[in-house]
Amino acid sequence: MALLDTIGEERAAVLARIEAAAGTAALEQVRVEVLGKKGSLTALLRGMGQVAPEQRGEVGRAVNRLRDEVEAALAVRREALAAAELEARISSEALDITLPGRARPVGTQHLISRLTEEIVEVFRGIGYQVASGTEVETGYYNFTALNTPPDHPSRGLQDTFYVRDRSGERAAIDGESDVVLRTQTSGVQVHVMEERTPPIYILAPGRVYRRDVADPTHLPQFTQIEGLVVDRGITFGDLKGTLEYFCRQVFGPERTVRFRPHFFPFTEPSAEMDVSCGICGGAGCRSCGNTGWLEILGCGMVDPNVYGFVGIDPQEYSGFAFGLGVERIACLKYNVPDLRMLLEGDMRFLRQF
Ligand code: 2NM
Repeated sequence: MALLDTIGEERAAVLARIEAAAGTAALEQVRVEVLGKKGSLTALLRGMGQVAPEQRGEVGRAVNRLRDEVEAALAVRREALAAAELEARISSEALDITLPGRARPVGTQHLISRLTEEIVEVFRGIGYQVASGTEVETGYYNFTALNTPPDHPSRGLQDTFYVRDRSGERAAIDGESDVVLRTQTSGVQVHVMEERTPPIYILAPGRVYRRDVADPTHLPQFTQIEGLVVDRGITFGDLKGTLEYFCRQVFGPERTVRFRPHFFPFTEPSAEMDVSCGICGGAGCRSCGNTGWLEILGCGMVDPNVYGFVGIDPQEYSGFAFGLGVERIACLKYNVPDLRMLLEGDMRFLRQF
């Protein structure tokens, strides 16, 4: 029978195409061309109307069997192709776990923090305690109690940052409208002298603020360390011995110091201390401006007027105080030409220390 032959040929052709399909997309194309609306097998089924009634049963069963067979073959082939495609995707998208990871740069302690700790440790070793306070301070503690009266030029808007509240008015603490970013840590020492009775041996490290434009030798914000000793029988000799010891601990035992008279409102007498130049050994060179000396701190005997503000009897006690800028000391110790380099956060620079 011609029709059954046609069905047999169709069967062979369709099964061959299914086997030959190279991927799931190509297989879907075959399915549409065979079983779709305009598919070849669909056409055969539609043609049943023209089949002679006595042959219809046999032909119909043959076509239906073929459709079932084709559907089963499609399913088997689809599964095989899908598995192969998944396998290919898995291997092409595989993670290479042997690739090195992205390194996160690890920071270190900043030179200024380290040097601050180093200096603090020198003084701790000779019995000093660390005291701290707030960076926002009243004019009384920052200036007045330090023998610096309200009309003193350093209290002007040119030199000091005044704190204002949100409405732009001068902020106030304890009813005092003179609120500043501390220009020195001396206020901490005033608080301590108010609260304790001597002997006092303290160090006040911390950040201070001055209304300066940053340049190679000035920063509007820097780290200060101030020291204060108040005890019975303290003399200028104690000041000199202590600060020379400190200097040799930080810069090296071969260094010498000298004291030059100076003026501070809170000490009398006052002095500036220089350390011999580490590059020329005191002979004079470019880095010490041909003087052989580098200025490293200010110091003096605490002025009796300061004792008057904090209630310490100057007949019974005497003491000395000093103040230094850690950034300045760092530049001198490591020959850094510009204070601003310490604030830039350039790791190529900072990693050298
Ligand atoms: C300096 C220089 C000289 C100083 C004085 C005081 C206090 F509180 F005792 F009066 N504290 N710090 C002082 C003295 C600070 O800095 C250059």
